[in-house]
Amino acid sequence: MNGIYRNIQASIKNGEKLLAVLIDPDKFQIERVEEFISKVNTSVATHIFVGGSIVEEDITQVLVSEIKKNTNLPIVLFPGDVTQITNKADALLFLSLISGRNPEYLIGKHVEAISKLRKTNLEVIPTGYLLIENGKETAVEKVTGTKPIPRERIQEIIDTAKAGELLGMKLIYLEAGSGAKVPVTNQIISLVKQELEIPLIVGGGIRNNEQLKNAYNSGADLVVIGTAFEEDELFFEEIKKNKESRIKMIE
Ligand code: 1GP
Repeated sequence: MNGIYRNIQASIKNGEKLLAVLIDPDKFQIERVEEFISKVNTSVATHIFVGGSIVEEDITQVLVSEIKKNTNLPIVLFPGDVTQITNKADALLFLSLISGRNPEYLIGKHVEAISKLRKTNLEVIPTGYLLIENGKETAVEKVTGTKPIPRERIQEIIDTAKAGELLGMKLIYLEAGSGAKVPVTNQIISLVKQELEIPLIVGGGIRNNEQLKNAYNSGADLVVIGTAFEEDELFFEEIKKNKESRIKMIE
């Protein structure tokens, strides 16, 4: 599958909102793939993201192969580490943790990844990744040894996102952290969006349709949801694919 970034741009141009279901290989049992992905397929989800902060080596590859057998949706790697890169997926968010100041997550891991990437056909999408404080410590914070940007430092968040764009990143991802108590605020989303020419991803702590709509209405182009699906697959019922729900989602 090619042109995933181009398709994201085209959807935005057509006024469509995108939704990625995030599967963390560390928390997901491979036996559940068929049933889980059939629900993803009948929902309004447009992408499947795969990745996590702490994942045992090699399990991502097996999981992605299994997911691929069950869906035509694009599978995008959202890796916490180089070990999660696999050719079985379609694209890779080449994440640079620009909210932090740990050189490993700004450039170190990227250099390490190149010998692996040379052997793949993955579409590589440079992504500026910003961790925003949400009231509790997140896995990203622990693993990367970086601090999130406090949610009240709005200008710093905006300037960081803009700096990412000017450095040539193709996407900006505002992350509250998996299982965040509260998602990134509408105000932050909307002010960051106003500054950017590139698509905006928002994720972390979005658990219901109302929060999803709020994120879209504030300016998120693509929303990522993981925990809400892991904890309650009934959430898929709320976002079933039909004309009405798609319209409702983007109202
Ligand atoms: C985490 O943004 C994603 O990296 C999704 O977060 O698991 O809270 O939906 P949740």
